[in-house]
Amino acid sequence: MTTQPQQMDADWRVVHPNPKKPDFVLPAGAVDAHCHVFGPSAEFPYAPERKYTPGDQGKDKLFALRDHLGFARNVIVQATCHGKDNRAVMDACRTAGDLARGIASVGKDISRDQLAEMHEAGIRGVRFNFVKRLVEATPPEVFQSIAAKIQEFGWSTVVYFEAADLEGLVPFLNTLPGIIVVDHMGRPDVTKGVDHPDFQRFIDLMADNENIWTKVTCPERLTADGPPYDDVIPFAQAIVAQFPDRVLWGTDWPHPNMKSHMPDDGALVDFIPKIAPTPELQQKLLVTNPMRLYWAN
Ligand code: 0GY
Repeated sequence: MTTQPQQMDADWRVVHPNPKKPDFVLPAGAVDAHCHVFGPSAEFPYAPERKYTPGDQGKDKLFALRDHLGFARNVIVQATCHGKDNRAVMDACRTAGDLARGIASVGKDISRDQLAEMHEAGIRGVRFNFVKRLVEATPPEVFQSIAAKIQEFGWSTVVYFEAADLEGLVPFLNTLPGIIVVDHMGRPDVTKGVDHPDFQRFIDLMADNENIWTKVTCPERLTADGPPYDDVIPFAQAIVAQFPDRVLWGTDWPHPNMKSHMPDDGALVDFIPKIAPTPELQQKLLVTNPMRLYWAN
């Protein structure tokens, strides 16, 4: 059933209309391990509790971008504008078949049958969101009960928080079973430098807990200087060098809530060799790690 499309926010920035063909040639089988679909809202309406209403960007556009940039696969992460209604992501995963996996957002009452249906569609993880401008707070024990339920499916978790909240979250993160993927390097304040205690706390977390992975993503979000995002390089480079087997990369297309500018997705791909300078590191970041995490079962 289709309804009327929902009107996007007046200040919403839409995706780059014609991203460049990257100069960096992605390795065969490369995975865009962090991207979203928005609607289309006439078919998959945005959730009543959403904090923003984006412009529609459905699966067809995502798959066209995948092919244009040279990726083979996507990991599609449930965006908060869809709340806990995962139909748009599941539909995109079903369409892509083996070429996509999904990360869902679920509530405490999720049943085993619902999880099994999601698994069949291609979902391989759940996202726990602590970013206050995006979601209402969820008690940690709710996330812990969900984490326990997904273990039998072999799923992992994705956790999104701001750097300032990490200190308080470390005990919680250390209670979670299975692999935990932290979005966007825990969102460091790059103006503070890699040696700042906040970023060192994140490095220590990864060093102390081998279940913690991270996405070395979103230079366009983390930058203070703007394109070409050189101020973000030392952060991502340090993590890739120290934890080459626990890093993922993704475009973050269609780039929700970007206020300063909309990145050129082709230029984002050209950022990869700056943070993963050797073919060996690129292979792990783009192929080996995401395939091991999301395509093993
Ligand atoms: C991202 C970042 C953001 C938004 C979401 O689900 C979302 O709404 O993830 C953000 O606004 O920082 O990873 O896409």
